[in-house]
Amino acid sequence: MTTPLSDLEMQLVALKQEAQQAIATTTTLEDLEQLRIKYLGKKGSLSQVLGGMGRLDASERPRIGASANEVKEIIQAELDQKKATLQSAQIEAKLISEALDVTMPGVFYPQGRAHPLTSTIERALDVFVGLGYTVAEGPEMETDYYNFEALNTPADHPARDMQDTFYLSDGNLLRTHTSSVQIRYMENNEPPIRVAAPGRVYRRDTVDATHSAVFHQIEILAVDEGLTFTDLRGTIKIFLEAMFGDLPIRFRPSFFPFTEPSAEVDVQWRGRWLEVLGCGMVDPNVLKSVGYDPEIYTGFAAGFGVERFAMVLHQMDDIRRLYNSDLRFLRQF
Ligand code: 2NL
Repeated sequence: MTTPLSDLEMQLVALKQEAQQAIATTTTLEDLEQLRIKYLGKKGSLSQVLGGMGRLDASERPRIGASANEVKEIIQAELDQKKATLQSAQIEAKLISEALDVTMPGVFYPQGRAHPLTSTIERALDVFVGLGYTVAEGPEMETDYYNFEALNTPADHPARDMQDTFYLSDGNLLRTHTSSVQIRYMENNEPPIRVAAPGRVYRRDTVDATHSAVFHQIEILAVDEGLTFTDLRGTIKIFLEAMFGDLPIRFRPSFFPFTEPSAEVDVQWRGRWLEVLGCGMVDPNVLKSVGYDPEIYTGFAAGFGVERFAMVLHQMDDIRRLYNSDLRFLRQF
């Protein structure tokens, strides 16, 4: 014969069923945790039922206590199982939502390339770096001193005219050549020096097929004891050979304020003599202005326009193509 269930036991059975039902229908881990607190927490339903044990007969306590424990273990077990189920469902959902379709077509990145001016500058600098030169850069806005005065260029020289140079309202100017970079380099370094100065330069020219107010130049400069015109000639020969191939070259006498003697150099390119650069032995006045003793040191220098080199090497007819950023043109290089 079974003893009829006491009031407390009925409550325990009801509690167990209610909890099982609630756990079975829960769909999130957060809700599940709320259920754990609700049924098994310190102030939860089970604790409240057990609170009534104090009123029981001492003889009934072990039995009711045991069945309360059983209910607790059953609820805990179901909570644990449901937790495991929900967690694996969560991982599953995450795996599905983060799945990568490796068969999808890739993103197309069009290939870039160096601008013909950039590649011409790099080719030229490579040659000089190979000969032991250091690449130096400097400001595009200059003082009259670094652009003209230190370069033995007298006040009445046409280059200093408002017609030929961009002067700024503060008295500075936009450099007309990168010689200014070399003056700064000499001020900060003792001979022997070998320096190549690439960069943007400015002249007040009217823009046409062969002229631009902003263009690029590379200048080179070597100062040492005992340098002669022969060293200059050999350097230029090696450089032009690297750029154009083994073609005839010729030196013509010329004039620059900062070199003496001075020369212009032509390359025989496709049957015609093309002027490609200017050069000369550094004028002793230029050496003096940077504190080098011209009785001890001599130097040579050369300068050329990058646009002109790029145009000759790639058979371009209009300098403006180099600045238009027209991809149909640039893609050809
Ligand atoms: C040209 C060719 C040239 C130089 C640049 C130079 C620089 C220093 C000292 C002496 Cl710091 N010379 N540069 C020399 C000869 C020619 O450029 O056609 N220029 C107008």
